[in-house]
Amino acid sequence: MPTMPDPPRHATVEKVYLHHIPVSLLNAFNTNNRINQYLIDKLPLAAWNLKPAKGQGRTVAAIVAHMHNVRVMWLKAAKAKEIPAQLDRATVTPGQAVRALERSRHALSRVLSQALAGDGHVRGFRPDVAGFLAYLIAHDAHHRGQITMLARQLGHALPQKAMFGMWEWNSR
Ligand code: NI
Repeated sequence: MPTMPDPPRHATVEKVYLHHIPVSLLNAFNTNNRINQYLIDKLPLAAWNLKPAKGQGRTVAAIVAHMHNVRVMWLKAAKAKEIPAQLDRATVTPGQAVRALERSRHALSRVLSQALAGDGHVRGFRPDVAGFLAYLIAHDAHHRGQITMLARQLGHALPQKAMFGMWEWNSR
């Protein structure tokens, strides 16, 4: 049976990364959400409600609403204590979206924390808490890419600095 290697003999408990993993995972989830907020903050306002070229597909506002609403769906599936209201894709403002994403981040952090401190299971999500966290970050990142591409197509591209800034996890 595979086992964890023993930590080096000189390592103290504080220095063994294994003990920090739950907090580190929550920190990574928080950074991911700050990048969503950074994107919304740097996005030219003119791009927020513009219809895509052929009149088909979601607006930027609708994509951001979807990002939050999917989190709410998972919170319901997980029977979380805290379930924020959904966003209306047709009327949501950037400020409302940032605040809603913060509420769904907070509620999901509680679900993640409980699973990390318990048996690793998240109700409604078969793999485990690490898989759930990876799923949540991948979903946000997918739609961040979609938003930056749509903004460019609409003629309101994000500044180059912000395109790079979204990958500066050292400073986000
Ligand atoms: Ni999606």
